[in-house]
Amino acid sequence: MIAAVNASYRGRRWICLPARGAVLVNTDLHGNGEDFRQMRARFEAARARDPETHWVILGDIVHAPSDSARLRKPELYGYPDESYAIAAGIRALQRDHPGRVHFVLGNHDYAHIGGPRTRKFYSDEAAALEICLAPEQVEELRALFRDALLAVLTPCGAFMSHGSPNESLDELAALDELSLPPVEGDARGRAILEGLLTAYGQRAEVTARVLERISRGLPRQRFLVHGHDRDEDGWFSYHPGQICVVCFGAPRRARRYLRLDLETTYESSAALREDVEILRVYDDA
Ligand SMILES: [Mn+2]
Repeated sequence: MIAAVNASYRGRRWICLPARGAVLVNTDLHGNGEDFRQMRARFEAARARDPETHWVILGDIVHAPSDSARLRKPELYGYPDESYAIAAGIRALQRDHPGRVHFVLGNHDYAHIGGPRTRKFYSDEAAALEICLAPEQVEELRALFRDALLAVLTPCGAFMSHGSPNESLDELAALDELSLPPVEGDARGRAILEGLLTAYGQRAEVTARVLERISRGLPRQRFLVHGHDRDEDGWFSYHPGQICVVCFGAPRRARRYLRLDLETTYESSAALREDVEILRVYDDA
């Protein structure tokens, strides 16, 4: 059964995109409003050309670097925290482009709705952000995260999630049964979320087994597109079963997103080409 693509997923935690048009994918904005507006402009231009264009945002939209990190590495971290503006911007886009803008939860986002508190730049980044916001802004942020997806499947072979799923994920129905956060004693739910939200990578054979199992009755998922990691080159692929594109933690000129044709099949991430599918966020960089 393929979940309908709708602005509201009605409690579903995963969808499969239709075999029409194209999808843009980026990840880990971490409060960078300039990167968000650039990607939004790319999505809007692409959708004006082809209404069947989708945009998948692979989590960790919140939590910009601290002042000391900005000073230490301005080429990577020298930007103001626009976490709330990005969340509000995504919700506005979901209203303006129904069923076309898909938000997938990251571990930093999860920290705002009961997940483990992240402490990359502050001892409790969710608290540090929420204290700067009005109560209705906190509620808007949490509403986006509560309704988030955990995974997006595509007919072209790319499975998308924030982190790298482990073998606890053996059927997609398990995602729809999950509470966020999992109920007390739901060890399987916790293990699934740990992979999806916080694992940096799995061995090639593990990813291959997970994708094979979750593909049953669906278009075959051939490789994982994920975020949650950094590389100053703007993207990396450790094996053909996986690729990570990077905004946060890469210099401006190196930042990448993917554009995948939903009407074709990519055998693996090795089929993705620089400047065709693996694209620079900024052309002028
Ligand atoms: Mn992350």
